[in-house]
Amino acid sequence: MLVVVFSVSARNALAAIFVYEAQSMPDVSGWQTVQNYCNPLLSIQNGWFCEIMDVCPGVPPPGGQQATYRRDIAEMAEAEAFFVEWRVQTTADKSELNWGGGAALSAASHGDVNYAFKIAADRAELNRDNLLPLAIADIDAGVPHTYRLELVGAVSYVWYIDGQVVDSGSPEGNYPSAEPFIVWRANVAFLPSTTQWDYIRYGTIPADGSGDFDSSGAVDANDVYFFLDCLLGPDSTGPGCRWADMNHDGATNAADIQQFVAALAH
Ligand SMILES: [Ca+2]
Ligand SMILES: [Ca+2]
Repeated sequence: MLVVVFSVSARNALAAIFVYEAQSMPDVSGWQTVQNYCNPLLSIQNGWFCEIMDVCPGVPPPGGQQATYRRDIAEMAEAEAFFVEWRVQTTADKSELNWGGGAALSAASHGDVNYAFKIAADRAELNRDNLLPLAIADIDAGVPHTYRLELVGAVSYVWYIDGQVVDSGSPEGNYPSAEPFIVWRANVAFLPSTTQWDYIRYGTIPADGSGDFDSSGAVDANDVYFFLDCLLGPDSTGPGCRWADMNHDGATNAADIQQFVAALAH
């Protein structure tokens, strides 16, 4: 009997993108639950992942309810241009930030290059390294905001909120690298809060005006949802929609539809 063993790499193509659109709970959507502490109220509401967080009965603060999720991104390690973008709203008081409370997302690793974001209702912070100054942004409370980190190898990093540059400069080194992973959470230190996540997306930055959101090399059905999100959503002029701006005029709008549909038909 002839036995043929095919050696097939699970990663025979460089994974270009991962998206979590909060249509289902994180632990069934590709995220590993790191910690789910003291039974926070977690649910999916109209495409948002909602976390209603309180202190933990019988446990003196800080150290209230918490839910933390993680995903390894080793398959992204060769990306020349990497982004992570997420849309979130939280009611957390900014006093919570000093105690690890509120919303948080880190593009992390076991190396020296890390990007740790902490978010309260009216303030967001980026800590790249405890030896570097915090980058701080005041934000409007009571509405969701779109956060985006763009990295070009060891050359540049840019942090955007709602399409506006908050901070930028030279990274401490290449990222994703050194067993990279994305980790995110909401938790309470002293004051109850509610945090809602609309999506978390990361991967290769798609080419401007390409219509190819997932950098698959083709404009196809996988890109349509995201094109519509750029067309109809709040970020049509933001950096996360440059790929959908088919006529390169700085916005995704009705003028781009014909070219997108034409690319789709190819
Ligand atoms: Ca595509
Ligand atoms: Ca356009």
